[in-house]
Amino acid sequence: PHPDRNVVDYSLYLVTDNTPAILGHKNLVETVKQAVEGGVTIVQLRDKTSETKDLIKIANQLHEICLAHHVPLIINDRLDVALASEAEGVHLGQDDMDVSSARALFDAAGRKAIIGATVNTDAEAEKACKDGADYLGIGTVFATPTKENTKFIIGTAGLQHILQTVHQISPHMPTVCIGGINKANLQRVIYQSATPDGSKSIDGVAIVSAIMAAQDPKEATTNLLRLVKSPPPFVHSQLELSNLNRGSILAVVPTIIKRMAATKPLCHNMTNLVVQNIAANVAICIGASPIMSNNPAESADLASLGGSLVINMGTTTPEVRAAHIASVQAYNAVGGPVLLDPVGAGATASRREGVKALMAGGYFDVIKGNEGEIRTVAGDGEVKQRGVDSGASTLDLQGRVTLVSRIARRERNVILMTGETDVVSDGRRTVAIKNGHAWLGEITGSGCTLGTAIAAVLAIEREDKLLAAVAAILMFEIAAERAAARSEVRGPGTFVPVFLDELYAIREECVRQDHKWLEAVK
Ligand code: 3NM
Ligand code: MG
Repeated sequence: PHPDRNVVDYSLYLVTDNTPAILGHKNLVETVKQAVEGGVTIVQLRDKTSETKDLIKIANQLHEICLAHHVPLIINDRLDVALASEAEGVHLGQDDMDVSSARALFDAAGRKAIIGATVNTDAEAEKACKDGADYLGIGTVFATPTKENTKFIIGTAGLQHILQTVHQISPHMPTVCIGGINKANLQRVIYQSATPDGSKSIDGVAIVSAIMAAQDPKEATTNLLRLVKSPPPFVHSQLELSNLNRGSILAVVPTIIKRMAATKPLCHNMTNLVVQNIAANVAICIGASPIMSNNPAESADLASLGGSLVINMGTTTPEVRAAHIASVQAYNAVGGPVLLDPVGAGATASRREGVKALMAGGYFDVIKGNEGEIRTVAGDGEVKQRGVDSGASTLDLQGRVTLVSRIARRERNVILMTGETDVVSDGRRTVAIKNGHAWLGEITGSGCTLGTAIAAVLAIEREDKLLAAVAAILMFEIAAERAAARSEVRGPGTFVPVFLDELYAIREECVRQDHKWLEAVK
Protein backbone atom coordinates (compact mmCIF):
# COMPACT_ATOMS: atom_id res chain seq x y z
CA PRO A 1 0.00 0.00 0.00
CA HIS A 2 2.06 2.89 -1.26
CA PRO A 3 0.79 6.38 -0.46
CA ASP A 4 -1.24 7.69 -3.38
CA ARG A 5 0.91 10.08 -5.35
CA ASN A 6 -2.17 11.99 -6.47
CA VAL A 7 -3.22 12.99 -2.99
CA VAL A 8 0.09 13.91 -1.43
CA ASP A 9 -0.05 16.22 1.60
CA TYR A 10 2.88 18.61 1.22
CA SER A 11 2.14 20.75 4.26
CA LEU A 12 5.11 19.72 6.44
CA TYR A 13 7.90 18.36 4.31
CA LEU A 14 10.95 16.98 6.14
CA VAL A 15 14.29 16.99 4.33
CA THR A 16 16.87 14.87 6.14
CA ASP A 17 20.45 15.78 6.91
CA ASN A 18 23.06 13.43 8.32
CA THR A 19 25.84 15.93 8.97
CA PRO A 20 26.99 16.14 12.62
CA ALA A 21 26.47 19.93 12.64
CA ILE A 22 22.73 19.33 12.28
CA LEU A 23 22.02 15.81 13.46
CA GLY A 24 24.37 16.07 16.44
CA HIS A 25 24.66 12.77 18.28
CA LYS A 26 21.21 11.64 17.24
CA ASN A 27 20.53 8.65 15.00
CA LEU A 28 19.16 9.53 11.56
CA VAL A 29 16.55 6.79 11.30
CA GLU A 30 15.34 7.34 14.86
CA THR A 31 15.11 11.10 14.24
CA VAL A 32 13.02 10.59 11.11
CA LYS A 33 10.83 8.11 13.00
CA GLN A 34 10.11 10.73 15.65
CA ALA A 35 9.38 13.37 13.01
CA VAL A 36 6.97 11.02 11.24
CA GLU A 37 5.28 10.27 14.55
CA GLY A 38 5.13 14.01 15.21
CA GLY A 39 3.27 14.50 11.95
CA VAL A 40 5.53 15.37 9.01
CA THR A 41 3.47 14.70 5.90
CA ILE A 42 6.27 13.78 3.47
CA VAL A 43 9.95 12.87 3.86
CA GLN A 44 12.92 13.41 1.57
CA LEU A 45 16.11 11.45 2.14
CA ARG A 46 18.88 13.90 1.33
CA ASP A 47 22.32 12.40 1.85
CA LYS A 48 25.31 13.74 -0.06
CA THR A 49 27.98 11.50 1.47
CA SER A 50 26.95 7.87 2.00
CA GLU A 51 27.98 5.04 -0.33
CA THR A 52 25.26 3.69 -2.58
CA LYS A 53 24.93 0.44 -0.64
CA ASP A 54 24.42 2.35 2.62
CA LEU A 55 22.04 4.80 0.97
CA ILE A 56 19.76 1.98 -0.15
CA LYS A 57 19.86 0.48 3.33
CA ILE A 58 18.89 3.82 4.92
CA ALA A 59 16.21 4.38 2.30
CA ASN A 60 14.70 0.97 3.06
CA GLN A 61 14.67 1.70 6.79
CA LEU A 62 13.05 5.10 6.27
CA HIS A 63 10.57 3.67 3.80
CA GLU A 64 9.35 1.13 6.32
CA ILE A 65 8.72 3.90 8.86
CA CYS A 66 7.05 6.14 6.30
CA LEU A 67 4.81 3.42 4.88
CA ALA A 68 3.53 2.62 8.36
CA HIS A 69 2.27 6.21 8.58
CA HIS A 70 1.18 6.59 4.92
CA VAL A 71 3.86 9.20 4.41
CA PRO A 72 5.57 9.27 0.99
CA LEU A 73 9.35 8.91 0.86
CA ILE A 74 11.24 10.92 -1.74
CA ILE A 75 14.93 10.42 -2.56
CA ASN A 76 17.10 13.41 -3.31
CA ASP A 77 18.87 13.23 -6.67
CA ARG A 78 19.35 9.42 -6.87
CA LEU A 79 16.86 7.65 -9.14
CA ASP A 80 18.71 4.37 -8.67
CA VAL A 81 18.22 4.54 -4.91
CA ALA A 82 14.56 5.49 -5.37
CA LEU A 83 14.02 2.49 -7.66
CA ALA A 84 15.93 0.09 -5.44
CA SER A 85 14.06 1.13 -2.29
CA GLU A 86 10.69 1.48 -4.06
CA ALA A 87 10.40 4.97 -2.65
CA GLU A 88 7.52 7.10 -3.93
CA GLY A 89 9.68 9.50 -5.88
CA VAL A 90 12.76 11.65 -6.40
CA HIS A 91 13.62 15.26 -5.82
CA LEU A 92 15.83 16.89 -8.43
CA GLY A 93 17.96 19.99 -7.95
CA GLN A 94 19.03 22.22 -10.81
CA ASP A 95 22.35 20.34 -11.01
CA ASP A 96 20.69 16.93 -11.05
CA MET A 97 19.01 15.03 -13.91
CA ASP A 98 16.27 17.02 -15.64
CA VAL A 99 12.64 16.16 -14.91
CA SER A 100 11.78 14.77 -18.37
CA SER A 101 14.69 12.33 -18.42
CA ALA A 102 13.85 11.15 -14.93
CA ARG A 103 10.23 10.61 -15.96
CA ALA A 104 11.36 8.60 -18.99
CA LEU A 105 13.52 6.36 -16.81
CA PHE A 106 10.72 5.72 -14.31
CA ASP A 107 8.35 5.01 -17.20
CA ALA A 108 10.84 2.57 -18.73
CA ALA A 109 11.00 0.79 -15.38
CA GLY A 110 7.20 0.67 -15.34
CA ARG A 111 7.10 2.79 -12.19
CA LYS A 112 4.97 5.73 -11.26
CA ALA A 113 6.92 8.29 -9.30
CA ILE A 114 6.51 11.68 -7.66
CA ILE A 115 9.11 13.92 -9.26
CA GLY A 116 9.88 17.16 -7.48
CA ALA A 117 12.18 19.93 -8.69
CA THR A 118 14.04 22.70 -6.92
CA VAL A 119 13.56 26.10 -8.56
CA ASN A 120 15.16 29.42 -7.66
CA THR A 121 13.90 31.64 -10.48
CA ASP A 122 10.81 32.26 -12.59
CA ALA A 123 12.54 30.68 -15.60
CA GLU A 124 13.41 27.52 -13.67
CA ALA A 125 9.86 27.30 -12.35
CA GLU A 126 8.44 27.68 -15.83
CA LYS A 127 10.70 24.94 -17.18
CA ALA A 128 9.94 22.51 -14.35
CA CYS A 129 6.19 23.03 -14.86
CA LYS A 130 6.49 22.39 -18.59
CA ASP A 131 8.73 19.35 -18.04
CA GLY A 132 6.01 17.75 -15.95
CA ALA A 133 7.26 18.02 -12.38
CA ASP A 134 4.74 16.85 -9.78
CA TYR A 135 5.64 19.55 -7.30
CA LEU A 136 8.14 22.39 -6.94
CA GLY A 137 10.48 23.19 -4.07
CA ILE A 138 11.01 26.96 -4.21
CA GLY A 139 13.96 28.58 -2.52
CA THR A 140 16.13 29.75 -1.05
CA VAL A 141 13.74 31.76 1.10
CA PHE A 142 16.19 32.82 3.82
CA ALA A 143 19.94 32.41 4.12
CA THR A 144 20.62 29.13 5.90
CA PRO A 145 23.77 27.49 7.22
CA THR A 146 22.27 24.12 6.23
CA LYS A 147 23.05 24.56 2.54
CA GLU A 148 26.21 26.41 1.65
CA ASN A 149 26.02 26.78 -2.11
CA THR A 150 22.63 28.48 -2.29
CA LYS A 151 22.30 30.63 -5.41
CA PHE A 152 19.62 33.21 -4.63
CA ILE A 153 18.05 34.33 -1.40
CA ILE A 154 14.56 35.21 -2.63
CA GLY A 155 12.72 36.17 0.56
CA THR A 156 8.93 36.13 0.75
CA ALA A 157 8.72 38.70 -2.05
CA GLY A 158 10.66 36.49 -4.47
CA LEU A 159 8.66 33.48 -3.38
CA GLN A 160 5.42 35.33 -4.07
CA HIS A 161 6.71 36.33 -7.50
CA ILE A 162 7.56 32.74 -8.46
CA LEU A 163 4.16 31.56 -7.18
CA GLN A 164 2.51 34.08 -9.49
CA THR A 165 4.49 32.69 -12.42
CA VAL A 166 3.61 29.11 -11.49
CA HIS A 167 -0.05 30.07 -11.16
CA GLN A 168 -0.09 31.33 -14.74
CA ILE A 169 1.45 28.15 -16.17
CA SER A 170 0.18 25.37 -13.89
CA PRO A 171 -2.46 26.74 -11.51
CA HIS A 172 -2.72 23.50 -9.55
CA MET A 173 1.01 22.76 -9.26
CA PRO A 174 1.80 21.91 -5.62
CA THR A 175 4.61 24.02 -4.17
CA VAL A 176 6.70 23.99 -1.03
CA CYS A 177 9.27 26.55 0.00
CA ILE A 178 12.66 25.88 1.56
CA GLY A 179 15.51 27.67 3.27
CA GLY A 180 15.66 28.92 6.83
CA ILE A 181 12.05 28.10 7.67
CA ASN A 182 11.47 27.65 11.40
CA LYS A 183 8.84 28.13 14.06
CA ALA A 184 9.46 31.87 14.26
CA ASN A 185 8.82 32.59 10.59
CA LEU A 186 6.72 29.73 9.21
CA GLN A 187 3.26 31.31 9.51
CA ARG A 188 4.48 34.63 8.20
CA VAL A 189 6.16 33.01 5.19
CA ILE A 190 2.96 31.19 4.25
CA TYR A 191 0.94 34.40 4.73
CA GLN A 192 3.27 36.87 3.01
CA SER A 193 4.13 34.67 0.04
CA ALA A 194 0.51 34.16 -1.05
CA THR A 195 -0.31 36.00 -4.25
CA PRO A 196 -2.13 39.31 -3.59
CA ASP A 197 -5.41 38.18 -5.14
CA GLY A 198 -5.29 34.98 -3.06
CA SER A 199 -5.14 32.85 -6.20
CA LYS A 200 -2.14 30.83 -5.10
CA SER A 201 -0.36 30.14 -1.87
CA ILE A 202 2.32 27.72 -0.84
CA ASP A 203 1.12 24.16 -0.12
CA GLY A 204 3.75 23.44 2.46
CA VAL A 205 7.09 24.22 4.01
CA ALA A 206 10.23 22.11 3.59
CA ILE A 207 12.39 21.98 6.65
CA VAL A 208 15.77 20.57 7.55
CA SER A 209 17.34 21.97 10.70
CA ALA A 210 14.21 23.06 12.58
CA ILE A 211 13.41 19.34 12.87
CA MET A 212 16.66 17.45 12.27
CA ALA A 213 18.66 19.60 14.70
CA ALA A 214 15.96 19.71 17.37
CA GLN A 215 16.67 18.05 20.69
CA ASP A 216 13.20 16.55 20.59
CA PRO A 217 12.31 16.11 16.90
CA LYS A 218 8.84 14.80 17.64
CA GLU A 219 7.88 17.76 19.78
CA ALA A 220 9.43 20.19 17.28
CA THR A 221 7.38 18.58 14.51
CA THR A 222 4.13 18.72 16.49
CA ASN A 223 4.68 22.44 17.09
CA LEU A 224 5.53 23.14 13.46
CA LEU A 225 2.47 21.22 12.27
CA ARG A 226 0.23 23.26 14.54
CA LEU A 227 1.72 26.47 13.10
CA VAL A 228 1.31 25.26 9.51
CA LYS A 229 -2.38 24.62 10.13
CA SER A 230 -3.25 28.02 11.58
CA PRO A 231 -3.05 31.63 10.35
CA PRO A 232 -0.49 33.92 11.98
CA PRO A 233 -1.77 35.68 15.12
CA PHE A 234 -1.26 39.12 13.59
CA VAL A 235 -3.98 38.44 11.00
CA HIS A 236 -6.98 39.83 12.82
CA SER A 237 -9.50 40.03 10.03
CA GLN A 238 -10.43 37.42 7.48
CA LEU A 239 -13.21 39.65 6.21
CA GLU A 240 -13.08 42.10 3.36
CA LEU A 241 -12.63 45.49 4.97
CA SER A 242 -15.06 48.20 4.00
CA ASN A 243 -14.16 50.79 1.41
CA LEU A 244 -12.68 53.99 2.72
CA ASN A 245 -13.78 57.36 1.43
CA ARG A 246 -13.77 60.83 2.88
CA GLY A 247 -17.19 60.37 4.47
CA SER A 248 -16.51 57.01 6.08
CA ILE A 249 -13.09 58.16 7.33
CA LEU A 250 -14.48 61.35 8.91
CA ALA A 251 -17.25 59.37 10.56
CA VAL A 252 -15.05 56.79 12.25
CA VAL A 253 -11.71 58.52 13.02
CA PRO A 254 -12.99 60.44 16.10
CA THR A 255 -14.46 57.26 17.58
CA ILE A 256 -11.08 55.55 17.20
CA ILE A 257 -9.28 58.37 19.00
CA LYS A 258 -11.94 58.38 21.69
CA ARG A 259 -11.52 54.63 22.12
CA MET A 260 -7.76 55.07 22.43
CA ALA A 261 -8.18 57.73 25.11
CA ALA A 262 -10.44 55.34 27.05
CA THR A 263 -8.13 52.34 26.65
CA LYS A 264 -4.71 53.96 27.08
CA PRO A 265 -2.97 51.19 25.12
CA LEU A 266 0.62 50.32 25.81
CA CYS A 267 2.93 51.52 23.04
CA HIS A 268 6.39 50.02 23.27
CA ASN A 269 9.03 52.09 21.49
CA MET A 270 12.41 50.75 20.47
CA THR A 271 13.43 54.02 19.01
CA ASN A 272 16.49 56.12 18.44
CA LEU A 273 18.50 58.17 20.92
CA VAL A 274 17.28 61.49 19.55
CA VAL A 275 13.52 61.20 19.87
CA GLN A 276 12.93 59.25 23.09
CA ASN A 277 11.47 62.22 24.94
CA ILE A 278 9.24 63.73 22.29
CA ALA A 279 7.97 60.30 21.18
CA ALA A 280 6.94 59.49 24.74
CA ASN A 281 5.24 62.89 25.07
CA VAL A 282 3.34 62.47 21.81
CA ALA A 283 2.15 59.02 22.91
CA ILE A 284 0.86 60.42 26.21
CA CYS A 285 -0.81 63.42 24.58
CA ILE A 286 -2.79 61.30 22.14
CA GLY A 287 -3.96 58.98 24.91
CA ALA A 288 -1.54 56.06 24.83
CA SER A 289 0.80 54.71 27.46
CA PRO A 290 4.38 54.69 26.20
CA ILE A 291 7.25 52.53 27.32
CA MET A 292 10.66 53.33 25.91
CA SER A 293 12.63 50.10 26.19
CA ASN A 294 15.41 48.95 23.93
CA ASN A 295 16.04 45.81 25.95
CA PRO A 296 14.99 42.75 23.91
CA ALA A 297 14.86 40.64 27.07
CA GLU A 298 11.72 42.56 28.02
CA SER A 299 9.97 42.23 24.69
CA ALA A 300 8.12 38.94 25.23
CA ASP A 301 6.74 40.19 28.56
CA LEU A 302 5.76 43.54 27.07
CA ALA A 303 4.20 41.86 24.04
CA SER A 304 1.98 39.82 26.35
CA LEU A 305 0.48 43.04 27.77
CA GLY A 306 -1.49 43.60 24.58
CA GLY A 307 0.15 46.74 23.19
CA SER A 308 2.03 47.59 20.04
CA LEU A 309 5.69 47.99 19.11
CA VAL A 310 7.62 50.65 17.20
CA ILE A 311 10.90 49.59 15.60
CA ASN A 312 12.81 52.71 14.65
CA MET A 313 16.18 52.33 12.90
CA GLY A 314 17.29 55.92 13.57
CA THR A 315 20.43 55.20 15.56
CA THR A 316 21.03 51.60 14.64
CA THR A 317 23.97 49.27 15.24
CA PRO A 318 24.29 45.50 14.70
CA GLU A 319 23.38 44.95 18.37
CA VAL A 320 20.33 47.18 18.04
CA ARG A 321 19.31 45.31 14.91
CA ALA A 322 19.48 41.95 16.70
CA ALA A 323 17.38 43.41 19.53
CA HIS A 324 14.84 44.67 17.00
CA ILE A 325 14.55 41.30 15.27
CA ALA A 326 14.10 39.41 18.54
CA SER A 327 11.42 41.89 19.57
CA VAL A 328 9.40 41.90 16.35
CA GLN A 329 9.34 38.10 16.59
CA ALA A 330 8.05 38.30 20.16
CA TYR A 331 5.20 40.59 19.06
CA ASN A 332 4.49 38.52 15.92
CA ALA A 333 4.13 35.42 18.09
CA VAL A 334 1.21 36.94 19.99
CA GLY A 335 -0.16 39.09 17.17
CA GLY A 336 0.83 42.43 18.69
CA PRO A 337 1.01 45.08 15.94
CA VAL A 338 4.47 46.25 14.90
CA LEU A 339 5.42 49.38 12.98
CA LEU A 340 8.77 49.71 11.21
CA ASP A 341 10.30 53.12 10.70
CA PRO A 342 13.35 52.49 8.49
CA VAL A 343 14.95 55.85 9.24
CA GLY A 344 17.59 56.82 6.69
CA ALA A 345 17.21 53.40 5.11
CA GLY A 346 18.90 54.32 1.87
CA ALA A 347 21.67 56.46 3.36
CA THR A 348 24.36 53.83 3.94
CA ALA A 349 25.14 50.25 2.93
CA SER A 350 24.76 49.21 6.55
CA ARG A 351 21.26 50.66 6.76
CA ARG A 352 20.21 49.05 3.47
CA GLU A 353 21.43 45.73 4.89
CA GLY A 354 19.59 46.49 8.12
CA VAL A 355 16.25 47.02 6.39
CA LYS A 356 16.63 43.73 4.54
CA ALA A 357 17.53 41.87 7.72
CA LEU A 358 14.57 43.34 9.61
CA MET A 359 12.11 42.53 6.86
CA ALA A 360 13.50 38.98 6.63
CA GLY A 361 13.31 38.71 10.42
CA GLY A 362 9.69 39.54 11.09
CA TYR A 363 6.30 40.83 9.97
CA PHE A 364 5.61 44.54 10.15
CA ASP A 365 1.95 45.50 10.13
CA VAL A 366 2.89 49.01 8.98
CA ILE A 367 6.07 50.32 7.37
CA LYS A 368 6.34 54.08 7.20
CA GLY A 369 8.98 56.26 5.66
CA ASN A 370 9.72 59.11 3.29
CA GLU A 371 10.15 58.46 -0.40
CA GLY A 372 13.79 57.41 -0.20
CA GLU A 373 13.11 55.07 2.71
CA ILE A 374 10.11 53.42 1.07
CA ARG A 375 12.04 53.01 -2.17
CA THR A 376 14.73 51.22 -0.18
CA VAL A 377 12.04 49.02 1.37
CA ALA A 378 10.86 48.29 -2.16
CA GLY A 379 14.43 47.20 -2.94
CA ASP A 380 14.28 48.62 -6.47
CA GLY A 381 17.88 49.46 -7.18
CA GLU A 382 20.16 51.65 -5.18
CA VAL A 383 18.64 54.60 -3.40
CA LYS A 384 21.09 57.20 -2.19
CA GLN A 385 19.94 59.43 0.60
CA ARG A 386 21.53 62.37 2.25
CA GLY A 387 21.38 61.99 6.04
CA VAL A 388 18.07 60.93 7.46
CA ASP A 389 15.95 63.91 6.35
CA SER A 390 13.36 63.59 3.67
CA GLY A 391 15.32 65.10 0.77
CA ALA A 392 13.77 65.93 -2.58
CA SER A 393 10.92 63.89 -3.90
CA THR A 394 11.23 62.45 -7.37
CA LEU A 395 7.99 60.54 -7.90
CA ASP A 396 4.76 62.29 -8.83
CA LEU A 397 1.58 61.46 -6.93
CA GLN A 398 0.56 58.69 -9.30
CA GLY A 399 4.04 57.19 -9.06
CA ARG A 400 3.85 57.27 -5.27
CA VAL A 401 0.42 55.63 -5.25
CA THR A 402 1.62 52.90 -7.62
CA LEU A 403 4.75 52.14 -5.60
CA VAL A 404 3.09 52.24 -2.19
CA SER A 405 0.17 50.01 -3.18
CA ARG A 406 2.47 47.54 -4.95
CA ILE A 407 4.71 47.14 -1.90
CA ALA A 408 1.68 46.82 0.38
CA ARG A 409 0.35 43.97 -1.79
CA ARG A 410 3.78 42.35 -1.87
CA GLU A 411 4.32 42.55 1.89
CA ARG A 412 0.63 42.08 2.69
CA ASN A 413 0.72 44.97 5.14
CA VAL A 414 0.19 48.74 5.24
CA ILE A 415 2.78 51.02 3.62
CA LEU A 416 2.90 54.76 4.32
CA MET A 417 5.03 57.15 2.27
CA THR A 418 5.12 60.51 3.99
CA GLY A 419 5.64 63.77 2.16
CA GLU A 420 3.73 66.92 1.29
CA THR A 421 1.00 64.49 0.34
CA ASP A 422 1.12 61.32 2.41
CA VAL A 423 0.19 58.16 0.56
CA VAL A 424 -0.90 55.15 2.61
CA SER A 425 -2.18 51.84 1.29
CA ASP A 426 -3.03 48.30 2.30
CA GLY A 427 -2.68 47.17 -1.30
CA ARG A 428 -6.39 47.23 -1.97
CA ARG A 429 -7.29 50.68 -0.66
CA THR A 430 -5.07 53.74 -0.97
CA VAL A 431 -5.55 57.08 0.79
CA ALA A 432 -3.79 60.39 0.07
CA ILE A 433 -3.62 62.99 2.86
CA LYS A 434 -2.57 66.57 2.26
CA ASN A 435 -2.55 67.84 5.85
CA GLY A 436 0.52 68.83 7.84
CA HIS A 437 2.77 71.85 8.21
CA ALA A 438 6.26 72.73 7.01
CA TRP A 439 7.44 73.17 10.60
CA LEU A 440 7.14 69.42 11.12
CA GLY A 441 10.17 69.34 8.83
CA GLU A 442 12.05 71.89 10.95
CA ILE A 443 12.06 69.90 14.19
CA THR A 444 13.67 66.62 15.02
CA GLY A 445 11.72 63.41 15.21
CA SER A 446 8.40 64.46 13.71
CA GLY A 447 8.46 61.47 11.37
CA CYS A 448 9.54 59.15 14.18
CA THR A 449 6.79 60.36 16.49
CA LEU A 450 4.20 59.94 13.74
CA GLY A 451 5.33 56.31 13.79
CA THR A 452 4.67 56.21 17.52
CA ALA A 453 1.22 57.73 17.02
CA ILE A 454 0.29 55.18 14.34
CA ALA A 455 1.51 52.28 16.47
CA ALA A 456 -0.53 53.56 19.41
CA VAL A 457 -3.70 53.58 17.32
CA LEU A 458 -2.88 50.15 15.88
CA ALA A 459 -2.87 48.77 19.41
CA ILE A 460 -6.62 49.43 19.67
CA GLU A 461 -7.63 49.22 15.99
CA ARG A 462 -6.33 45.87 14.80
CA GLU A 463 -9.00 44.90 12.31
CA ASP A 464 -8.49 47.79 9.91
CA LYS A 465 -4.83 48.72 10.03
CA LEU A 466 -5.12 51.21 7.18
CA LEU A 467 -7.85 53.07 9.02
CA ALA A 468 -5.68 53.10 12.17
CA ALA A 469 -2.85 54.70 10.21
CA VAL A 470 -5.18 57.27 8.64
CA ALA A 471 -6.61 58.22 12.05
CA ALA A 472 -3.14 58.78 13.49
CA ILE A 473 -1.91 60.78 10.48
CA LEU A 474 -4.94 63.09 10.51
CA MET A 475 -4.70 63.73 14.25
CA PHE A 476 -0.97 64.37 14.01
CA GLU A 477 -0.97 66.61 10.97
CA ILE A 478 -4.02 68.65 11.88
CA ALA A 479 -2.49 69.24 15.33
CA ALA A 480 0.59 70.59 13.53
CA GLU A 481 -1.52 72.96 11.41
CA ARG A 482 -3.40 74.21 14.42
CA ALA A 483 -0.16 74.74 16.38
CA ALA A 484 1.47 76.65 13.54
CA ALA A 485 -1.55 78.95 13.34
CA ARG A 486 -1.35 79.94 17.00
CA SER A 487 -0.07 83.46 17.66
CA GLU A 488 2.44 82.44 20.34
CA VAL A 489 4.23 80.13 17.89
CA ARG A 490 6.99 82.07 16.17
CA GLY A 491 9.20 79.22 14.90
CA PRO A 492 10.16 75.59 15.39
CA GLY A 493 11.19 76.09 19.02
CA THR A 494 7.84 77.47 20.16
CA PHE A 495 6.08 75.08 17.78
CA VAL A 496 7.03 71.90 19.66
CA PRO A 497 5.23 72.50 22.97
CA VAL A 498 2.15 73.96 21.29
CA PHE A 499 2.04 70.96 18.95
CA LEU A 500 1.85 68.71 22.03
CA ASP A 501 -0.95 70.93 23.38
CA GLU A 502 -2.89 70.60 20.15
CA LEU A 503 -2.53 66.81 20.06
CA TYR A 504 -3.96 66.76 23.55
CA ALA A 505 -6.71 69.21 22.57
CA ILE A 506 -7.81 67.09 19.62
CA ARG A 507 -7.97 64.02 21.84
CA GLU A 508 -10.13 65.93 24.34
CA GLU A 509 -12.38 67.18 21.53
CA CYS A 510 -12.86 63.57 20.37
CA VAL A 511 -13.74 62.50 23.90
CA ARG A 512 -16.33 65.32 24.05
CA GLN A 513 -17.55 64.28 20.60
CA ASP A 514 -16.66 67.68 19.22
CA HIS A 515 -15.64 66.82 15.66
CA LYS A 516 -15.05 70.28 14.24
CA TRP A 517 -11.30 69.59 14.07
CA LEU A 518 -12.00 67.29 11.13
CA GLU A 519 -13.08 70.27 9.02
CA ALA A 520 -9.36 70.74 8.43
CA VAL A 521 -9.03 67.40 6.61
CA LYS A 522 -7.60 67.84 3.11
N1 3NM B 1 17.74 23.26 -0.37
P1 3NM B 1 17.01 24.57 6.68
S1 3NM B 1 17.92 25.34 1.03
C1 3NM B 1 18.22 21.41 1.19
O1 3NM B 1 17.27 26.52 -1.63
C2 3NM B 1 18.04 22.82 0.88
O2 3NM B 1 17.18 24.67 -2.69
C3 3NM B 1 17.64 24.57 -0.45
O3 3NM B 1 17.63 23.85 5.41
C4 3NM B 1 17.36 25.31 -1.67
O4 3NM B 1 15.56 24.18 6.74
C5 3NM B 1 18.16 23.86 1.80
O5 3NM B 1 17.79 24.01 7.82
C6 3NM B 1 18.45 23.74 3.24
O6 3NM B 1 17.24 26.03 6.51
C7 3NM B 1 17.27 24.14 4.10
MG1 MG C 1 20.48 18.21 -5.43
